[in-house]
Amino acid sequence: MGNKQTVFTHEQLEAYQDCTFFTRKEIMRLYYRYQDLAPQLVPLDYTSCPDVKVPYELIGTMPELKDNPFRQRIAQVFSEDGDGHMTLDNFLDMFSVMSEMAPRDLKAYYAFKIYDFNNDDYICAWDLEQTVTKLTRGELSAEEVSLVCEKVLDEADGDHDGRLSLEDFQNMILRAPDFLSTFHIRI
Ligand SMILES: [Ca+2]
Ligand SMILES: [Ca+2]
Repeated sequence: MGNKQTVFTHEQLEAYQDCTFFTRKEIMRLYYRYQDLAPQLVPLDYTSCPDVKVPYELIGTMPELKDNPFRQRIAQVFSEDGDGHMTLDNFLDMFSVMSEMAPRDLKAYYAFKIYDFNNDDYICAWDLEQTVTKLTRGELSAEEVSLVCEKVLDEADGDHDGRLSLEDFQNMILRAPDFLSTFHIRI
């Protein structure tokens, strides 16, 4: 009887398995890590679906995220209200999409949202500059960043409107998989 978990109902665990790429065991492990981030906040019983969010300030300290230059954007994109504070569902979604099991198209969809800093559904020259600066961790000069951005836009902007749509971006990923390199984590 020792291994019977009482955190979730059977149905809740089934639903988490359906919505993520995780096994029951991995879901439990991630739940305990979430709980560990804020033990006073996160209850040990989720059967009544508590309305709890762990603040970004704690999420961002996790070893999987703390060195990722996009950590704040990642948390914002996966959080319900776009503020980076995460419910358990948000948290599991984030890890699921960033896991090795997630297909490239799904990662590309979220990477697009993460790189779309001003949330207007396009990656414009400005978004791209922020992205390249972060991807190269500040090692390029402003001129070099502009050059890279120009080249990317030149090659990937299929309909020549000066910005990347999701479709442009998905085509680009096929040739430049490095743009997904910060969205792989091991759990
Ligand atoms: Ca944008
Ligand atoms: Ca375009």
